[in-house]
Amino acid sequence: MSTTAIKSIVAREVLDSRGNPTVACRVTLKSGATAEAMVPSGASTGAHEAIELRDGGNRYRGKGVLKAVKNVNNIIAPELKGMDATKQRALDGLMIQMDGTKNKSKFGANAILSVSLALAQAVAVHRRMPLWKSLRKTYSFSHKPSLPVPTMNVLNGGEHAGWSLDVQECMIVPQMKKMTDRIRAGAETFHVLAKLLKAKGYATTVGDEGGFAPKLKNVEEAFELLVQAIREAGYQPGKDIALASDVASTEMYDANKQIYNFRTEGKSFTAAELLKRYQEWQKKYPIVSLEDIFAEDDWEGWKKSVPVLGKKCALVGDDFFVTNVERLSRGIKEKAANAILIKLNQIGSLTETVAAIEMAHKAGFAVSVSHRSGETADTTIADLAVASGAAYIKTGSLSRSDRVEKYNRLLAIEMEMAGK
Ligand code: 2PG
Ligand code: MG
Repeated sequence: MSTTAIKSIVAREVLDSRGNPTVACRVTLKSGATAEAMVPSGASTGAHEAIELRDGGNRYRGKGVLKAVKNVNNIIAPELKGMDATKQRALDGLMIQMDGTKNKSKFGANAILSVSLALAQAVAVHRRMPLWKSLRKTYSFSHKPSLPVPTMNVLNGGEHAGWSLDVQECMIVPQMKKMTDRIRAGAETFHVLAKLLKAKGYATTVGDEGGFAPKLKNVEEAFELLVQAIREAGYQPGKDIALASDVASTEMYDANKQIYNFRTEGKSFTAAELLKRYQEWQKKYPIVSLEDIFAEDDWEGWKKSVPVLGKKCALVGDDFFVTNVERLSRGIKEKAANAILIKLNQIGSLTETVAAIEMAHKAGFAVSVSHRSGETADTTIADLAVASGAAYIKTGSLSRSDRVEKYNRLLAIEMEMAGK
């Protein structure tokens, strides 16, 4: 047996940042190398995502994941034991084949992903390499490794903050060259924003992703506040720090009436009216990225938006593409966006996630590797973003360790890349 043979795979139930159960999995190799991965969980999930298996019943109010844990320990582990952990593609393929469903509903995407990520991490430990370097040995990426530009969600709304604001995320996007400078600029702006909110009598309590969640009048007020915070922090809006938003419009869409309800503002929009509003935002504010601007199946809305909004702005498909190469390839063919959000648990294995990143890169689509609103201390996404040369990472605000852990990992990678 080679030293990279799988000695054991053990899954267990742990909690995510919202206090809901999720799957942790430890992989140990014959060499003694061992690592544990934890999977995240979304709130504003897309209908086309892979299935997150939950137990139902009373335990944890139905949200337990003991079935997914059992699927790992009783079915996947015995099958994979003894196999070579460095064969990540083959092992992910085998789990997908054993599950046999299109959306991983038999084992659960949470079960399969926990094993997939723990395998990659244990192999990196065995290789004595940082994960991003080890991933580049496992997969062939078309882009060079690079530090992604962070899109920092400092104002939370929608499903993540009790609808304090209609759009789910208003982000700041520091443009500096160095990661240390990007993170410093983000944190400084975050603290100035707190001061501004307090001065205006707004709450500075935070939402699921560590951003403030004040009850603002409308989205424009959110952008105004961000521009002011950037200025008062000593930066130039647009040049030093740009803006971005995840509208998460699927959550607002009324498919029967074909309208988008901005319930906090008490306004509704047709797709054409919404497109006009986005144009106005682009005119007034330095916005470099807009996500899920139309609902997950509103292909017409998306297609019309690209020539109008897409020239200088990333139009990012999240619920729209769900990290799925079938949906992405249609999006590329029909020119329905120009960027993709990458979430490991939307598709449920590392290998399929890398395939989506590579398809996007080859088509000239921008890639943003993303956390979920329910997170853990796992920092795999930081390494994946660097390894794949993704343009952006989306990992929340500058508070709460479930978010900040990823920024801290990026700071460490910056040193690793410099050979320190
Ligand atoms: C999103 C994500 C992450 P959730 O919509 O982009 O910010 O939210 O994990 O709830 O889907
Ligand atoms: Mg989104």
